Amino acid sequence: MSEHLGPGAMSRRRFLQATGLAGSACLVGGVSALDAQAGSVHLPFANGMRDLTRAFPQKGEMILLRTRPPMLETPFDVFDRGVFTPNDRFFVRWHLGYMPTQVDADAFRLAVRGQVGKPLSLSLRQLMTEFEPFEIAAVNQCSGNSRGFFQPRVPGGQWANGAMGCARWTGVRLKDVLDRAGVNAGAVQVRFNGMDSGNLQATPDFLKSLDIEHARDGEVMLAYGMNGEALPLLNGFPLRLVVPGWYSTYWVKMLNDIEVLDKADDNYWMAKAYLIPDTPHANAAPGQTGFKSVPINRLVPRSFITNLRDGDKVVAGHAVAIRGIAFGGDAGVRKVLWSSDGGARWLDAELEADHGRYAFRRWNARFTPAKRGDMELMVKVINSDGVEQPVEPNWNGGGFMRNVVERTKLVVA
Ligand SMILES: Nc1nc2c(c(=O)[nH]1)N[C@H]1C(S)=C(S)[C@@H](COP(=O)(O)O)O[C@H]1N2
Ligand SMILES: [Mo]
Repeated sequence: MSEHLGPGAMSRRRFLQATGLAGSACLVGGVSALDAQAGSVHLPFANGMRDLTRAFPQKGEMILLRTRPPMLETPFDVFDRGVFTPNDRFFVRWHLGYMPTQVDADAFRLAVRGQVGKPLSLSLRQLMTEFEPFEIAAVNQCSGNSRGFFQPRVPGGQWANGAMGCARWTGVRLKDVLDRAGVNAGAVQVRFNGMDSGNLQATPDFLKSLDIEHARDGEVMLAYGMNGEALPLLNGFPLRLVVPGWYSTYWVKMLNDIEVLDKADDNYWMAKAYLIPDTPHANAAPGQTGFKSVPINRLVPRSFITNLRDGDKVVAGHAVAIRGIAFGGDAGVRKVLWSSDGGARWLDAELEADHGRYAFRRWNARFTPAKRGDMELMVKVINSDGVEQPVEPNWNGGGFMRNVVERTKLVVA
């Protein structure tokens, strides 16, 4: 088998060393987020004051939404530096009160059980050496990314736009692991469980499921590597599910249990939480009832300007470079368009390298503001299925799937 996993990936030998199969990753001494405060930031909505923190292990400066269980947002300027979000700035979101603060990579086992011919218990080393390596670049985005911008406001984590990131994920195809176990005829879904749990017995364990055909599509994968390194503990060390093109609620972290089911999963996190209105754009009117709800699923396209912020000053008659990132959701990026006249005229941005249909794509454009005063830049992406961002924001009670065309307000001097 080849030593190299592909461009940008580290060699398998180096990877085995780096993960320190003899070792472990740990949250040394727990988390005291208030110890190492690095200032604060005002997210652009009411009640948007947040502390910046450097107190979390394997993490650089992050926006603190909640200490326990941790919710950390990526400061938006990180997205201007490139399409791959560094592991130490990648957002973090956990639901349940208990998660291991240390995982012994040697002792770790992944169970594969349920409707299979031969239940498995796989070590990390087996996953790394007995299956064909697989790598994919993909955006991991929380269903509630940008929830803080919802009008009217909705309960839930009040994220700005930084509950997303793009990484190269390295590991094995879920299909290959399921094939080794031998899925029984009559299998309907596959359920994933991680090592975290509720503090109270009554708290439903965090379990997510995918339809069997989806689980076996050859893209859904078990990742032990992220941008050529082991996963940070807070991003799911030593193993997580990666579901390219789908919201990250399905990307179960610290994954140690896979169960093949012969019926649709009706556990709390599939049947009651993370439901969206089954309407165009998951749109509902505030207070509306009576629509059908379905589990959240595919990502929708989004694009952002990353080098200019609201309130930045530019000079009339002088060219300004604009750049940003876009992603197509569950499809590639066909076009990024920008407008400086409120959307009357849209111009093509230049696209940079394509890292695959599920990755961030960088784009560039130039414009010369004509006259002094306030102005707005808009950007939108059209994905390879022809789906584009809406000019009006969608709304639903869960605060899910925001993907309105973004606007950046500039002052022309
Ligand atoms: N085990 C486990 N996996 C989980 C979760 C969790 O609470 N426990 N949260 C999910 C949700 S809702 C999100 S947004 C992503 C966040 O992934 P990240 O922390 O690596 O950015 O993890 C997903 N996987
Ligand atoms: Mo999420």
